[in-house]
Amino acid sequence: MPAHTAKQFRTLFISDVHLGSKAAKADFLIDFLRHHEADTIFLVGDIVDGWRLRRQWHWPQAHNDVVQKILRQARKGARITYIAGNHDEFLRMFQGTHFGGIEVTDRAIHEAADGKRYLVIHGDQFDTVVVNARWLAYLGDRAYEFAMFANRVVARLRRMLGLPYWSLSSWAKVKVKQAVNFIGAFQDVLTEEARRSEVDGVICGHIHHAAIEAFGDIRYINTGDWVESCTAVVEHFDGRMEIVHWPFVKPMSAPTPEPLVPVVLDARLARERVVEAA
Ligand SMILES: [Mn+2]
Repeated sequence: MPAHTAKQFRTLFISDVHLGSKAAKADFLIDFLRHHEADTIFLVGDIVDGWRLRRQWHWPQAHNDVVQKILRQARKGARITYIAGNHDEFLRMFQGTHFGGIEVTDRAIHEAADGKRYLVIHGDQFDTVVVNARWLAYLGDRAYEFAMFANRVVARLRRMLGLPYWSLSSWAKVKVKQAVNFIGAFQDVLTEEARRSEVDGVICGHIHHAAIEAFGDIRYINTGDWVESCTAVVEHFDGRMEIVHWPFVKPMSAPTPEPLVPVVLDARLARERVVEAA
């Protein structure tokens, strides 16, 4: 067994794993959990893809392993809160109940080490405006290039048929713009909800787009996903929030020795300062 070198954090925020669907990047998440432990873990929705489970069962060993890894941290004393998402909304029936030490709820308030208070919510409750444009958020350059090519083909075809010119590419451009607007609209509406809840920020998932941003006095934090981007958010012991991108399976590293010298120097400096002040 390799030495235990998981990094300790105050809080982990994980969402949109979609266990039960083929798209779930379970191996990367298992490895992330192997390297990151915390006092508190928030599962910010869509951890299990209930919709897919009903259509087609896809539950390989790796998906079990993710659940086991999370339960293991619970046994070791981590406080775990499972916020329901739209894909695991069956959990919304069980609000306020506990499963093996895991608390199930629809929304929670998290107080960070720096005193900042965050609304933790999946976020699907607020995306009605933009649901239909959602897939476009993933339209990349290649899709755009293809659209440009298709545009030429369509234009030639329409000319042959004597139809007026219609630009597919400008249509695509408008759609991509809508997708960007979609992310913006989602951020606006969640930031507004945080303001209404009288907290300092919101921590959500749902749109598979990790972010730490400030909108005026409100912080907007999105945990990303484990379907495409393999991202989570960690809270350090000083309350600092950080996005961790973990798209790989890493070997466990050797334990790093404690930095003795700088600590000693700091203590001496501190003592000198006290002497000066006295
Ligand atoms: Mn969702």
